[in-house]
Amino acid sequence: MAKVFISLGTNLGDRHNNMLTAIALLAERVGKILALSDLFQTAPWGFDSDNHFLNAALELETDLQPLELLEITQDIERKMGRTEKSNGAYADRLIDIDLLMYDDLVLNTPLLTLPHPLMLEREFVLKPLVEIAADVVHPVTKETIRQLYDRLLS
Ligand code: PH2
Ligand code: MG
Ligand code: MG
Repeated sequence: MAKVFISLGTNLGDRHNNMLTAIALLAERVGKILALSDLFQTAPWGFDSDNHFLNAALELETDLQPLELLEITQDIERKMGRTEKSNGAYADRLIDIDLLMYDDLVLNTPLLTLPHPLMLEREFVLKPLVEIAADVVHPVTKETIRQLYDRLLS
């Protein structure tokens, strides 16, 4: 079984309900939830929008391989009504499910990069993550999530 950390975000519709639906579908289709952070209200990062986000992080155990997991999380996004962005720019979304870390795996493929390449720059990712993974070591920088979060804030 692998342990996987996932980031969730939503800034459209009934955000609280979107979060709960995504968490329930992940538990059903991916594996047992080992930890779940609080839900954080955050300002849009990297684009302008009037709609603030709810963000959270969770840890699951799974028998799925990384690309199988990606297919399932993308399918959950689609089934929850997320539409494709047309120009690649950030946009408001009903639900975003991002894979952050999969065990100690370092993966660089066109479809999936692990750990998530932008997680170290994003307070909306590290703040929830530090609640559930403070002592987990990032497989590339070899620093703990707590150290990475403290550095981002400093
Ligand atoms: N996701 C993005 C871009 N900007 N900002 C916040 N606050 N929360 C997000 O989840 C988020 C974002 C791209 O996935
Ligand atoms: Mg994202
Ligand atoms: Mg995404």
